[in-house]
Amino acid sequence: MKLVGVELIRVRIPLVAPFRTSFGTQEARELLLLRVETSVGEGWGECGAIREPVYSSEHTDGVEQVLRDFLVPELGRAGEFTANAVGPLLARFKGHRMAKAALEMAVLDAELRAHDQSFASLLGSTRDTVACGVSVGIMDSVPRLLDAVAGYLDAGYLRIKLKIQPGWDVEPVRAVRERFGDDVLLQVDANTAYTLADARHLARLDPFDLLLIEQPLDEEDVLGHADLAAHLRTPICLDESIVSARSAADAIRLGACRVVNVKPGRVGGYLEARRVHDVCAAHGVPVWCGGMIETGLGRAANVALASLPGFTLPGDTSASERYFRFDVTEPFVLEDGHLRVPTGPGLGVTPIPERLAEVATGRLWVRS
Ligand code: OSB
Ligand code: MG
Repeated sequence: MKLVGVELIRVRIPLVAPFRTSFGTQEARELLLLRVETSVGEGWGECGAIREPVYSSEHTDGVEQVLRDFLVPELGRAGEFTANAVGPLLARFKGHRMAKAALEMAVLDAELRAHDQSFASLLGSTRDTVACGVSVGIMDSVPRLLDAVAGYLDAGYLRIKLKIQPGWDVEPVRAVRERFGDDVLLQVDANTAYTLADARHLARLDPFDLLLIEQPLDEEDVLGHADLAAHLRTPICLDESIVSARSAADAIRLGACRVVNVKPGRVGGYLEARRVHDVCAAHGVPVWCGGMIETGLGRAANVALASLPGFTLPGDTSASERYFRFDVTEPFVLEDGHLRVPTGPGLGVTPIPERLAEVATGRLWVRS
């Protein structure tokens, strides 16, 4: 195909409730959607970056700039290309994985629509539905947290992930275990809020039989995670530290993680995400699909990815209504704790124009 141009659509969708993590509180999701026009048709992409560079170094304004000034022009200059070639064509630009992932996703969608093939089929899906967990933010009080968890369990979520930080860790975990019992699949996510000096404190989570503790230490502290593992019974899972299949292989070899959170944006796209899956599967390391509070577009692709065989743990692939009153696509709805994998061509979903118009705050057409 050839790239004709890309529409960068800024979107702001209010969240049903503020979402608090160790890196900050989000009241609304402000993100970038991409609509590519190619010689074989249109495709949609979504960028996982959030407004401030506090989860990773990327952020919405920066993504917009790098797409506009570097990535889109580069693909335009490439002439004829395929979705498989997008990664290599953009490789001379360092980093900016979420920006690259969004562009590759949109190009993949266009290509797959033209070939009448689904994301799930391309990636190697082996399931029609995926098991879903939910990520529960830091709350003002333990009773509030218990109410929220009760609601999610009633809704059918199969796994609970509690966001933690120093001062909000052992007590909320203990409270959830006491109230809901030992059978609930429970895990925690620190988003880098601890240091190795907290090893003894984090070992106090061991008695609660957690599935995993996600990213306790700094993104760059892979060796620190390996050292920490010697102090913990709870398996360590890496999120922020895993930026490619190579870094996943390194972390596994170092003994820094026993589980991996796969987020397509963080690793530069769905094709690299599949390679992360493959590397982990080859080492017997279970993976699960993380999330960046996606709209229905990113959610559709995430659900397709989560239907690969190595995704043996429930993902942060929640229903649309967990975050949004109105999604930009038809909403993803929880059925018995699962979401259905889209089967239509490409992503299998498209934005509803009126919905998109309601949440769009700016549009920029970038000719290639
Ligand atoms: O660390 O997994 C994370 C949301 C934004 C940024 C980082 C993270 C998260 C979540 C929620 O935990 C994931 C989701 O439900 O989409
Ligand atoms: Mg995480």
